[in-house]
Amino acid sequence: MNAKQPSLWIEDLKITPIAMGDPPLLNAAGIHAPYALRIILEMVTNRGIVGLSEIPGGEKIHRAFLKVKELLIGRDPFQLNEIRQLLSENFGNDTSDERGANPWDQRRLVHVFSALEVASLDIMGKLLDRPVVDLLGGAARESVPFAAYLFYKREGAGGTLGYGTDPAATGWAQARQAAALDPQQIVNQAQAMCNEFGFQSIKLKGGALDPTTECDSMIALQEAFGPDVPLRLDPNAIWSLETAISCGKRLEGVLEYYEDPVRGQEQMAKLSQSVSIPLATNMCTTSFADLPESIRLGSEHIILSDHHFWGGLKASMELHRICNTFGRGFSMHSNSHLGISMAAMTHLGAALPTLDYALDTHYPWQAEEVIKGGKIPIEDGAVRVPEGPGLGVEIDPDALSRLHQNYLDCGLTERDDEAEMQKIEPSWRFELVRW
Ligand code: GKR
Ligand code: MG
Repeated sequence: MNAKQPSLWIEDLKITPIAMGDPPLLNAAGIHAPYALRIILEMVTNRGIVGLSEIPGGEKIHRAFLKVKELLIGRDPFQLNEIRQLLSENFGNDTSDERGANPWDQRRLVHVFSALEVASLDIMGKLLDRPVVDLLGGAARESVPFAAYLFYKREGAGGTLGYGTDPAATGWAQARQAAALDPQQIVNQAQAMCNEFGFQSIKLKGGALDPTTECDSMIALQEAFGPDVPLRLDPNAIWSLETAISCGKRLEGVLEYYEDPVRGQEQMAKLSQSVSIPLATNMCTTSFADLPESIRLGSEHIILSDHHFWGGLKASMELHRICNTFGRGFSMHSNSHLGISMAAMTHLGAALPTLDYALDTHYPWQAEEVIKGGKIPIEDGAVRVPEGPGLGVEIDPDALSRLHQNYLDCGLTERDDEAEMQKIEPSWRFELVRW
């Protein structure tokens, strides 16, 4: 602990769990619930400056946050090393077991630290009248490219949103509520999303239907969009090595990269011996501790960082540098999220010295927002770095209380796509390897 009394300190941490409407998107673990959970942090300082951040929600992370809250009051938000040390003392070092087998991450330390780091950077930016991107070394680009993120889905949308069943909806609003369960419907979804947002790269979430249909969808996308639009497929590690090899052979010349078709670094390394498509991951190499084995085995060509899971924006900059050093590509993973996360991802994306792949985002799937001014625009497939100091976004207090009320009312406390799927198909079970 810094012996000197800081002139700036954390006076309060307002930690608000929220739930936002989410459509019935399919993945290897089941189906999205009608609401996705997030946590919004407002870090209030003695000087009245408030820093914001947003992380994936759920009771486990919420409780972890509350556990350390009192220990953080009075600390200097500039002393992030000290804050990280304090979290390690409380949570130990996150292990890969804690990450879990799901497509998303469950680790407490990285989530909580990421929330604190981003809010602290927001405060520093506001104090210095500088955008967060400048605190990461300055902007290498003014706007950041994102990819269309397609999902197989059931009909309808999530939560109590008005966009779920509007028969008069057209364009993206219509596609967002339509079913997408075969290759043609995936092409329709892609066209609606790309027309609305101008995306120039396309990712399909796989692992939901049988692999032949998923490969057919990728081929249909290439036929519809032509060979110059980069395409990716992500089965979330639910395919056997054999399936991944035969699908990979079909998809050579179709995919820009093949994301987590198989589980674990060893399987990924074996796959890369048999298939000539770059492999990407947000599942087998997910922390700095995984890097030595990743390099030894050659488990992937591209690491999909996520500042919520890698411990913040600066850690993601460090990861980018390591990727560069070892000849790995770097891009970004996402989960269902709102505008504070979008702003943080965009500042990071703008600061990266090189950016070879459009970043993932679920943002078009969410109709609600927690920031003033509504959704951050995506134009020509890219997001401009928000203007103004810090993250450049402000909380809309009414929206925050509405989304918090959703959380209290919806009864969901953890993301559980398997349980959600069992409401539709009671015998459905998550499997580590399904096909
Ligand atoms: O939103 O269903 C989803 C995704 O499957 C998400 O949970 C994953 O974490 O987008 C992610 C991925 O790239 O694996
Ligand atoms: Mg993935």
